[in-house]
Amino acid sequence: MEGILHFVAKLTYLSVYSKIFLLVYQPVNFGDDDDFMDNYEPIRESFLKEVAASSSLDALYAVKVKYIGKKGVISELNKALAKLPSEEKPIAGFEIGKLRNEFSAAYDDKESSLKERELSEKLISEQIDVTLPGLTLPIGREHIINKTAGEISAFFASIGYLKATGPEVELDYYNFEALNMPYGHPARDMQDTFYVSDYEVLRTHTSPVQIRTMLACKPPIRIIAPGKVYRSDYDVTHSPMFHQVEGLYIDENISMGELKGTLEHFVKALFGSDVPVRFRASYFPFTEPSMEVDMGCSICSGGGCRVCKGAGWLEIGGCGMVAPEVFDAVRLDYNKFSGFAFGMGVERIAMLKYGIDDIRLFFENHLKFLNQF
Ligand code: FA5
Repeated sequence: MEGILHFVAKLTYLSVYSKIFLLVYQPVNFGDDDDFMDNYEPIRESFLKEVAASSSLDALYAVKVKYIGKKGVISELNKALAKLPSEEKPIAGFEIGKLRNEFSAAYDDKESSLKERELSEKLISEQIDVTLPGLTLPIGREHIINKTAGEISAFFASIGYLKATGPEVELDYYNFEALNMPYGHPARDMQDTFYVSDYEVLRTHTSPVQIRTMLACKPPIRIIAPGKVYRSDYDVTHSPMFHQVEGLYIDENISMGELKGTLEHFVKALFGSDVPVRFRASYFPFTEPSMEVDMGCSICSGGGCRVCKGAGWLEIGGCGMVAPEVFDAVRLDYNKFSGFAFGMGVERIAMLKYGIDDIRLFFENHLKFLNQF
């Protein structure tokens, strides 16, 4: 009985399929390749062949569109199905579904193997050696002159000095006149000046910050003013732009001993207690008396070199007791108040500290030089 049923089913299957393929053959347009729709097996074979021959996902997708797409072979078979007698439709539909599932499964298999192959090719071509050292960005650092100016300021901050600032393009009045250097005063020639206009200069020193501070604040005043200054100078110890740190201490009963003690303490704190310091009588129109501060030359240890010009000493700054004319200019009573001021060259101090024999090295921006500090 079972054998008979099987036989009947087979006959039905064959008759349904042959009808479908005869129907499908007409409406499906496969271009010049019409022969391959002669029966079911050639369609299946050619699908499997085309799938196997697809060497890329794009090619495989084109096969999918041709057979399983909206207007593909399976779709045409389904259209033909509608024209079959209704009792044959379920079996034919079932068989078309089976064919479709077979196509989809073959497509999925091939798709995943192509994807796998593409991935492994990609992994090989884009291989990254995670053991290679990473690219490191060079780390920037503070310029040695700023660092030295910071160290000087930090010392004075530790003994109670506040930081003050002033403009680099300065009024002639603050840079010279209020500092007892009226127009035509010969002391103006001590500093080769860059004039910006008839009444403005690139400040030649940080001393105008003294004036600005004394006009703005009442004593006691204790300030430090680091900053850039400009002069028309250029050799191994002179640069057209350099840095000074100005100091000012105004109160009642301030003496020259305090000035000398403060500066000696500063030099020893920065360079060590063995470094010799000396004060030489000098002249500045804004201090009276005035002195130059010298340190033993650390480049030649006092033996004489081109930096200290054979003297064994290098001048690091000027200083003195604030002159009565300056007190007058800022309308402070010099009978009540006294004080001292100093101005030091930061580059000179850095040269001595690090044994640099040419000031210009600081500004040539050679990283090999700057990275040492
Ligand atoms: C002055 O500039 C005074 N204002 C200092 C002062 C302040 C005196 C307060 C009294 C009271 P002088 O011109 O000497 O001083 O310069 C001070 C320091 O700046 C010098 O000792 C030197 O260390 C440095 N200096 C001067 N010219 C240059 C330059 N062209 N390049 C590098 N450093 C310089």
